[in-house]
Amino acid sequence: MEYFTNVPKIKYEGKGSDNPLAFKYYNPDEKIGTKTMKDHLRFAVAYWHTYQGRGDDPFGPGTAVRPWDSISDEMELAKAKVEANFELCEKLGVPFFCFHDRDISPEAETLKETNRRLDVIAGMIKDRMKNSDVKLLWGTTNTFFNARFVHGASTSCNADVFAYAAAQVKKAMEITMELGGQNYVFWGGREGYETLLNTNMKLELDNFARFLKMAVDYAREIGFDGQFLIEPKPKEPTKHQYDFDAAAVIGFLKSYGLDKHFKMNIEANHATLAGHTFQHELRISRINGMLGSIDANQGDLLLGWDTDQFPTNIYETAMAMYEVLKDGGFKKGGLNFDAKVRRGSFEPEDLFYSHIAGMDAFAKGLKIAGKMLEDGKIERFVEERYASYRSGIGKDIIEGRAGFKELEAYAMNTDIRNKSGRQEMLESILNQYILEG
Ligand code: XLS
Ligand code: CA
Ligand code: CA
Repeated sequence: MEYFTNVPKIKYEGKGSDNPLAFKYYNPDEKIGTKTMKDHLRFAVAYWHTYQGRGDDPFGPGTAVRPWDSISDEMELAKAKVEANFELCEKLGVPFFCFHDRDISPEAETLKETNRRLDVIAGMIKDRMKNSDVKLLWGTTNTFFNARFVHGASTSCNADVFAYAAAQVKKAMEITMELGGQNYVFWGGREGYETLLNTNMKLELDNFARFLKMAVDYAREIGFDGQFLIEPKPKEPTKHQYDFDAAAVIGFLKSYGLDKHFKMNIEANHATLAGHTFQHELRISRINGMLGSIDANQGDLLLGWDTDQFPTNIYETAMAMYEVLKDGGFKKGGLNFDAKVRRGSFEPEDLFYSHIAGMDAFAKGLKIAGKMLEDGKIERFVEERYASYRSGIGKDIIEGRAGFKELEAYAMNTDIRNKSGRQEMLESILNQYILEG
């Protein structure tokens, strides 16, 4: 059955096209360096926003009109969404999708029945994959929606909830593996706190680490070789989320000896909520060898909450792709559109316009970043800025030949001269790449 009957297969028509259902910049087979755009960008559709999102907000119910709205049976609805997912991904030419366990299949009265339902839907997805190029980028669990997770999952004060969350991750990991998922994501959900008056922070953090260790052990036991990813976020739903930002997560993983098992899944909107730029979070991850994957979206700086908008800001996509290219490109990760159409964009076609906008913005960002690196102007400037560390006292500092005494002796006889950082000059070079690239 076809769900999006008004939408044809989306093609690349190039800059001159005024067809809103066509790509202007995303040309999947075009080569940037040695790889095609498709292989560089590794786009994914997020199941939760695309098929579960209804556009509700605290002031009113959902407004979305969807082709599956007349289906009332929960399992039939879940099956329809599997079909719709493959149709949407295939029409857009998006090679991957991502899901939470509860997005693909509805929860039942008992965990046993919930798992049975998951098996039915996962089986259907697996069958459908046989006649499709669409693959699973990552799976995850939803351990935040149900009331049992009121105090968190692995950081709950209630050990029974810890156990339940473990059972849920175990099953979701098995399904992710069964479907060939290339990564498995841990996003904190309600792992955080509202007030320290009722919180044993040390025990919660120790338990969180214990939980991750159990996940690593179980993955090894079943032979799951996907990449484990942690997705930082500073707040929402709790006031203070433990996985605050990339630096906090990396520090946490290192202090519990877990860092070699995990990489980061960086979301643009979470970066700005933490008071950082998207590029900052990617850079921290990259220089620690832990840049895994990206949740591609953008927030609204005037609002300050997790608006999960489709990414359309070319400066942001360019600088994000600059970090990805500097990292040697994605390995198992990709660009997952963790983004939802606005409440006013309620028609099924909006699901296509929004993905096209995001894909074009990242394709253009990739081209700009590719050009920046090919020219090397910015890189050479940075290289030159730190030239003082390549000879003389700088080299001695780097190579461990100078301590405080030697530096004091040197400083006594030095006349310091600084050079301009040339920020505005560099910003105008970047604009040239954006406007002319
Ligand atoms: C919520 C997160 C979530 C994760 C997956 O803010 O972005 O959707 O990406 O659990
Ligand atoms: Ca996300
Ligand atoms: Ca988000």
